[in-house]
Amino acid sequence: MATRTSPNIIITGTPGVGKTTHCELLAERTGLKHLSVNQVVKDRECHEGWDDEFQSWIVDEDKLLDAIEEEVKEGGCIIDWHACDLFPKSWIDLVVVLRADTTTLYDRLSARKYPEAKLQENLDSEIMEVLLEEARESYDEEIVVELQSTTADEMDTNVDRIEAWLKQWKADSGTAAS
Ligand code: DAT
Repeated sequence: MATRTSPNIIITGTPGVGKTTHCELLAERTGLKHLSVNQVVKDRECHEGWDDEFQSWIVDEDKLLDAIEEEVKEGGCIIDWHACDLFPKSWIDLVVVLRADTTTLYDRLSARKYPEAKLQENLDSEIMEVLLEEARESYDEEIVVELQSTTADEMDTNVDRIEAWLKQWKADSGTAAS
């Protein structure tokens, strides 16, 4: 049984769906900590080198888990990463899978100047619902939530919903401020 007094939330989804933007907003509003896995991989060298074709780090998952274990076990982390199946179930209280329509996603990834192969792979991944499937296979159904992130209004609604969920989690676990 987890003893954390603040929950851990994963915000996942295809690159460009809005993970970082949601996490930053949530961290600001809730005081939870935005844990950018990208940043950890870079800063703490949890990788086996750079993949030139895909312009991304080849992540060493064991090293990554070791690097964040202590922090995550304390609770109160919003984990920002385009994969979710590597985190032990016992660490996680909520998994949010963000989705965006493909035209919008194409524009966002083009603006990042992604190489063609990477852009196409990510669009395919969004169309095939790869992250949603991964989340559903890795965690209990009731903690996985799919939210749309194509418009700014959707983002506001999503952040409100997650904030409300957090309040409820704290009330249920008896850790809400009185
Ligand atoms: P990710 O961290 O998933 O790669 P991001 O947060 O960096 O994505 O967002 C990519 C870009 O899209 C960024 O310019 C912000 C914009 N964006 C994301 N979600 C949005 C939304 N729901 N409405 C409007 N713009 C959004």
